Amino acid sequence: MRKIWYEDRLEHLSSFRNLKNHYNEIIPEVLSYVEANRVIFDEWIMDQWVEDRNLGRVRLWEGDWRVIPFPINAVGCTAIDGDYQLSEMVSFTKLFNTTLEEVKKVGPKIYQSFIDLCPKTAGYLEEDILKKLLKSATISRLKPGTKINPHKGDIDSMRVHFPVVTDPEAWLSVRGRKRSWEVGNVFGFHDNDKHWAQHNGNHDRIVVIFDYSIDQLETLTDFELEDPYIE
Ligand SMILES: O=C(O)CCC(=O)C(=O)O
Ligand SMILES: [Fe+2]
Repeated sequence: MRKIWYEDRLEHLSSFRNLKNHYNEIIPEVLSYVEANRVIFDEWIMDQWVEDRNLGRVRLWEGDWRVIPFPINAVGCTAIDGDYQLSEMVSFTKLFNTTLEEVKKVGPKIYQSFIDLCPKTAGYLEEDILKKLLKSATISRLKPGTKINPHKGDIDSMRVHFPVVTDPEAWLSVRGRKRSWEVGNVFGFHDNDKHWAQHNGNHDRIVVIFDYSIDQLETLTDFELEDPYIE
């Protein structure tokens, strides 16, 4: 059976260990960032329909799923107002059906609010961001009744979920293996493995999603994606 969950192969990363060991300091910072950017959370709606190579236009999600950037690329930069990477933000215009004007307006604001509100988090992630192991992060909110349909993501992403607000009735399935989010229980999976999610509970579920480069993990560390044996 192919490997599904990867946290045992991420323990050597300082950022991963810090997320696990210091979640009680990180969660309040994430929540204050979410609160400061509530307007974007409410206004930016990701396209429900995506283009599938085989199936054509398919519905990715149903219900209320919101995602906002968590601009960890601010780490290690000399923070001056408006100094953020527009290139990264540009991809959001497509994803969120928003305009470049809008992104230019909110980009510096979210960037600055990350710097102001998440200093400990930034410190805990810094080493692996500077090594370009940790590429990007987003915050994802699922409301009760929401479904994310089966899909495959980026081939070069080891996706790490950091639970912030949990509900026992919300679950993620990766290739048929289901798990629920629990505070302090940080986990990883290959974004390119087929996965889906459902929220049958009664209050919002919030996670931070971190993407590590698999190429870079394999180059700089002894991380391996596949098991060295054949099934
Ligand atoms: O559970 C979520 O918020 C997102 C799940 C997902 O599709 C992902 O992390 O790629
Ligand atoms: Fe996904």
